[in-house]
Amino acid sequence: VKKVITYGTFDLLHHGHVNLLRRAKELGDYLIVGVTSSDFDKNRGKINVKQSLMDRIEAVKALGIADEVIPEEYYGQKIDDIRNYDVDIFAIGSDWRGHFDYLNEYCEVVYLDRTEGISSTQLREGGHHI
Ligand code: C2G
Repeated sequence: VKKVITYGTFDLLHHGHVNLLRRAKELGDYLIVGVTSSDFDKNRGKINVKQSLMDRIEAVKALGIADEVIPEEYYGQKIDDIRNYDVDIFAIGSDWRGHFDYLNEYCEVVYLDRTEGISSTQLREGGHHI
């Protein structure tokens, strides 16, 4: 079984997130999604997230794409998760290109092209939800 892991905030879930999760899932047989906790987001400077961790986890689960959804709560958790879940591929959007190359020591790192024209920031500012 080829295991893929990806992480994100997934605030106000939109089709950019859905595309990313579908393509991440296609890289393997089993997809684990790490959803950032509110504290973790605050610590990395994301202070305006609208939805609670529980709501964001429920929204990701409801898509039915992920085989497992877990909270991401601390720096360094990615390495622990990759080891503990025996992950083969770490996938993330291309806005992070280069940033997670250090994980190549533990598994394959894949950057997936971001969907243009949609973002949580835009939705938080009152843009339209598609
Ligand atoms: N994404 C995308 N297209 C968009 C918007 C987002 O492909 N138009 C992708 C991002 O690249 C990311 C995922 O959707 O892979 C989740 O995005 P966010 O909710 O913004 O989360 P992010 O801050 O990228 O979390 O540990 C957390 C991770 O490091 C990244």
